[in-house]
Amino acid sequence: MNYIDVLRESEDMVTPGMSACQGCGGELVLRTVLKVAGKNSIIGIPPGCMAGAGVVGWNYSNGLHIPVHIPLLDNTASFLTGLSQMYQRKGRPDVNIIALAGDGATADCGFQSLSAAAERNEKMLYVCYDNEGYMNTGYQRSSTTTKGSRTSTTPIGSVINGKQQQQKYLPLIISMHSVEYCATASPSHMADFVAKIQKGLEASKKGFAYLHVFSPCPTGWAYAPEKAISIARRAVQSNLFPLWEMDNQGYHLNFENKTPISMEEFVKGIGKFKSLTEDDIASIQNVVDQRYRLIQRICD
Ligand SMILES: Cc1ncc(C[n+]2csc(CCOP(=O)(O)OP(=O)(O)O)c2C)c(N)n1
Ligand code: SF4
Ligand SMILES: [Mg+2]
Repeated sequence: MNYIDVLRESEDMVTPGMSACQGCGGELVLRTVLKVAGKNSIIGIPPGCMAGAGVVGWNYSNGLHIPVHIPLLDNTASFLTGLSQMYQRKGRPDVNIIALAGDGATADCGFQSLSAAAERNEKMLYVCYDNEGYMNTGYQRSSTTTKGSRTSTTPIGSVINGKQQQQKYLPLIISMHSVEYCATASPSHMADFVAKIQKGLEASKKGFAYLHVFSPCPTGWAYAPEKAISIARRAVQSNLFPLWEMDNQGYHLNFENKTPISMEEFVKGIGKFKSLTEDDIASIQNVVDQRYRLIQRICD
């Protein structure tokens, strides 16, 4: 079945009334993952915009059509390890055990439990929606925030000009845990994204599967909501966010960029980058180019 049929024919697992902002990349990631996963799934969503937007529930009612738990910001992967082990022992390996966690809960606070679960090759699909910051608590910088971004903890002023450090590139780090499956995805490339969710779910029956998904945030990044998908597309086209996957056959590049757009082009119209100097842009470009060359070399 092609990806349009998959999405058209599958049930939306998110109840109406969710209060994410208009054009939220994270919400699209959540809905897409759960449409593909279907009802036979249990999900853990740590504190963050997706939990806060009503997905975990209001008062005593559930915000999804499947069981949803809210672990702590720092223990999603260990929490799901317990669930996964229990379902294996109960003879129910068919149940999809899924995490949907922000970059803060994944790359920073929850990194220790994530790394440990990946190393043990626990059976689950861990999806990180990366909006490059702690958005639910007011847009603080995280380790995946791109250098030069204006955030509430890295303001633009006379002392600093946005975030001073380069971005931590988490997906490659996770792939180095010899997991069952690891991939990057973007909501701008839906066919690729849906195929990777399917592969990730299949791999999660054998071990740890990880998806790192680019999730633009109009409110925190300061751009018009309708531009979310074009920004996600430009992130791929500029090599800021290359699409690749790792399975038991090795690493594969899914989108070869013959003529990448420049970082100068990418940052246009995104408010959080509005004060970048030429030097800042050159410094980001340098890291993006180096990273892409590395990925090209390790992919077949
Ligand atoms: C240990 C701990 N520190 C701080 C918080 C407060 N907190 C709740 S959500 C959140 C932001 C999480 O950021 P991220 O995981 O990137 O998700 P996003 O909000 O961007 O969707 C923070 C800091 C918390 N819940 N637990
Ligand atoms: S602040 Fe950003 S990530 Fe959070 S709900 Fe709004 S658009 Fe989504
Ligand atoms: Mg975040």
